[in-house]
Amino acid sequence: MNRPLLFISCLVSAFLAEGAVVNVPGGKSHPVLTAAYGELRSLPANDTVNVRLAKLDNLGKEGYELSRKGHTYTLSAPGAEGVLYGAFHIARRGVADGVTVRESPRFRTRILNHWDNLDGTVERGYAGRSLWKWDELPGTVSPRYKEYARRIASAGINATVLNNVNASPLILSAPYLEKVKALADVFRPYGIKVYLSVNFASPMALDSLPTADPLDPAVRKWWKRKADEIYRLIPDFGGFLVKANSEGQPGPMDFGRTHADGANMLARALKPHGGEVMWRAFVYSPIDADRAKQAYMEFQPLDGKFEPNVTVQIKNGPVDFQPREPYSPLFGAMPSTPEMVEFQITQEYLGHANHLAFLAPMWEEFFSYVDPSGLTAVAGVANIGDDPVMTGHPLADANLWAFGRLAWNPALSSEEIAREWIDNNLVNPDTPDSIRRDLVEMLTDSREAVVDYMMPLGLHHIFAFGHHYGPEPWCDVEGARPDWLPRYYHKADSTGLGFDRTPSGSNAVEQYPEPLRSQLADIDSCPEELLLWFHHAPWDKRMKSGRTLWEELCHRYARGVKKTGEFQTRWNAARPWIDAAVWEDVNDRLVTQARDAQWWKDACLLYFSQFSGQTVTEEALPLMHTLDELEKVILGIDNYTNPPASLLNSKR
Ligand code: BDP
Repeated sequence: MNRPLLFISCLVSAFLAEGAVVNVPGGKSHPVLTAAYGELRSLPANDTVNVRLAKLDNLGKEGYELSRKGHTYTLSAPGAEGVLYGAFHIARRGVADGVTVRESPRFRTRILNHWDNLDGTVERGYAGRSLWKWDELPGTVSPRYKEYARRIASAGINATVLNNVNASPLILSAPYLEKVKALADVFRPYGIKVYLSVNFASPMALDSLPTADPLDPAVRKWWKRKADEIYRLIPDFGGFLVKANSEGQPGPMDFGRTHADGANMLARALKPHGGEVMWRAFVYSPIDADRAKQAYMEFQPLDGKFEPNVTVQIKNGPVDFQPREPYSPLFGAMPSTPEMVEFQITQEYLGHANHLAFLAPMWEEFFSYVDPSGLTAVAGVANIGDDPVMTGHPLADANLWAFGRLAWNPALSSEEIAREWIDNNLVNPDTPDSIRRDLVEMLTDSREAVVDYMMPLGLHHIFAFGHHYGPEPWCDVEGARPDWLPRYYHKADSTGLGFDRTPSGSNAVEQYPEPLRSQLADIDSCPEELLLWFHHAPWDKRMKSGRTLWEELCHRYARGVKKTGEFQTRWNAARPWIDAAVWEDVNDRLVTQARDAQWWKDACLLYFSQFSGQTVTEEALPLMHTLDELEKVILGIDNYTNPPASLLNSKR
């Protein structure tokens, strides 16, 4: 299929033949400057760009000042990276005539986390196989690596973790490090640092050490040597990302040590080289405590015990990347420890690459609770694969863009980001404003629509087992951990629905600071979109709309389904202004999304009606399925990205 290259690449290719006049200062040669000048030269021929390298007050090495008079730009920056980001700013036509903008990123590190395995698969990836062709590297360096680097750099991203947090120890073996070096060499001119996920038991797996105990001198020495080996190959290597003692991964607790002991050992090995450790707080064990409380319980007491070059990486919510979660209470609870947030760009829980779910509103919501100044970095689990569009769903490219833009400036609004992406990547220049507005609204409404038809009012994790695509609130798997089953989360019974996390229940609310704690704990002041996260609410509870809880639930599911119909209408109206292949591709996915929304609505309302004792309201009709039929749907791990319609007939 002939799809346009997204982000700035489409602008660049359109004008490659001619090229702008670029006046650059003499003397300096730097790979990032070379790349930046290349970007500038590929601007239209009637543009002139005057570049100045100069120290500017309050602008770090990635910052820049940019002004425009007609077709003449003046771009000043203290460092090469600033020139590169300024070049991308010009390419996206982001500065008005006569205006001077000063930009610098809010977060030092803006990092993608690839969950790519060495066998070419991608955990929770829906855009083909891994972009990294490990078998071919380092001999063959695919041109797509450079395409990737330009693309993410144009969104402001400056770091990347190449491999899955469920890490194979092999990534640290000498042959793989050569492959990693080849990628780092391609990314360097775009200001992108490479990091690796490491398996905590690597010394045992790779070199048969009898232990991986972080206090064991031989283990410490092993990591020190490994760090030295890496930095010999990749002098600007970023550091390690670690998932330890979580979902079966090894970690310091296997040896009676703490997360801090483990992280500090790695931090000391990296420190002489300027590297850092990102240590994940995504932990939960099958203990009695509410899963939503566990990361806080395990990590908060370790505050102040980490080396300065350790950052604790915390998922935005306390459970796991659900369509809506409250923010994780660990944010702000470790004042003496650097903290960073981990968002998930890949749509593990929001319809994979089949559903439109523009995630900027979700991340904007997070920043409305969590002060960015308390964070040192932002990570996003990548939605990238070797698919021709790289992100599977062509509109999911907007999520990659939004991640980079918000990591640069968390004060940007979802609307601004959506508009920027649509104008630069989706529609042709003659597109009427009304169409552009409709498309912006379609994007900015889409996440809430997904919440509505999947898990409104604070419901969470009622997915089918394992693949996290379709609904299965009834799911029961013999022998499965209770906290992997939907009933653990929705707790539907004849009295009501939702998880009581107030003092009369698990008391997870106590982990939040006042006055938020009291607001959340009170069923009447808790924001309705989080009601069933924090409360087991009675079916007849009166909601702000005047509806009962049951009626409101029906209303929200119906609203979500209705929205997916509206998306199709808007997409139809925009057809003349969009590349035909992109239009067709998205159209097919919107059809699937609408069908899935109906599936979710029918499944959840029919299932919960057994507990509410009430029938589905008029507004949420028609029902296209019966519960009996839906309970027989099995989505296999191999076909979970396929439309489930074909599966509706399959029997258990
Ligand atoms: C969950 C995913 C699982 C990841 C895990 C993690 O289902 O595949 O390995 O998170 O973040 O969301 O470590």
